Amino acid sequence: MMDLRPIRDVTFDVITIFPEFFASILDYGLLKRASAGGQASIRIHDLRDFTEDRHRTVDDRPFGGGPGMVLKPEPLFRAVEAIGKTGPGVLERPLPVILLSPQGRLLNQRIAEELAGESRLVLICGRYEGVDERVATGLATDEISIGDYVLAGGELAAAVVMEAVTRLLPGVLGNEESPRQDSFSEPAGKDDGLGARGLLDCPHYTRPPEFRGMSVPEVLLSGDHGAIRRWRRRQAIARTWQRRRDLLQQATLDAEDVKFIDELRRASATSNTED
Ligand code: 9WO
Repeated sequence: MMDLRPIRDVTFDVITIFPEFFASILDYGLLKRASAGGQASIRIHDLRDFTEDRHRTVDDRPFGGGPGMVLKPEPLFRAVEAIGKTGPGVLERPLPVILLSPQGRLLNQRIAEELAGESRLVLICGRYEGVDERVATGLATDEISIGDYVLAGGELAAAVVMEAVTRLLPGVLGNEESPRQDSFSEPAGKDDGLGARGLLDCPHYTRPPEFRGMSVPEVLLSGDHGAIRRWRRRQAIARTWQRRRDLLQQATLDAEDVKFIDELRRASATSNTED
């Protein structure tokens, strides 16, 4: 059959004071494969190339006092303006500009899918004690956090965003369909990164069938594909119920799933003396 897959690719422009940091990320794994395959284009820009003084100054002392240094606005504005004049889709406006910061909206699979719909993404990596707030208010169109912890800078967060977005692009995971499209042939737990339909993944095993007294569940060795599918589904639901009950509100559940959750609830109520 002819290739009917839509052409979808994303160009990332990363602005950083540590361009060499990204060498290993682009040299291995999914991002390397997607670059070679043309689904992702990753361009790393040294913030110092957008300074105008002979010391290539990117930081300055904070107004109001306090420890450490703050990234100056001018080089970041100049960098985004220069990047906006180059690359694919130059005439498409506005260019999405993401500042990675703990103050941003918390990254999840839904946001990764939203970003995977863009053809270009500029990622700004902060450093030092912070970034001049005018970058957040007057330059960035979006602010994203990868979790509620403090890092030394935005570079690792930018790499996380690029990997989460790139694996969603058609053709990157080997499957020609976009992985967010539900597919009958897809095993549970492989279609949206949170397990099938917003659940945590089921457990996985490989050989040997017994290792240091720990056995692989019998059903997985049975060859009964219907029983295996039901077991995996129930494991995914049970683990989500035990570890991340918040995810179950959003999950797509059928009548059998709901019945199983009810059983989990009953079982925990009877083994719980408080209930
Ligand atoms: C430091 C700090 C200390 C006490 C309370 C809150 C605080 N926030 C910060 C902070 O944001 N420091 C930044 C560290 C300064 C700029 C570079 N840093 C950073 C962290 N850049 N990006 C992140 C990050 C963390 C999680 N998700 C995305 C980006």
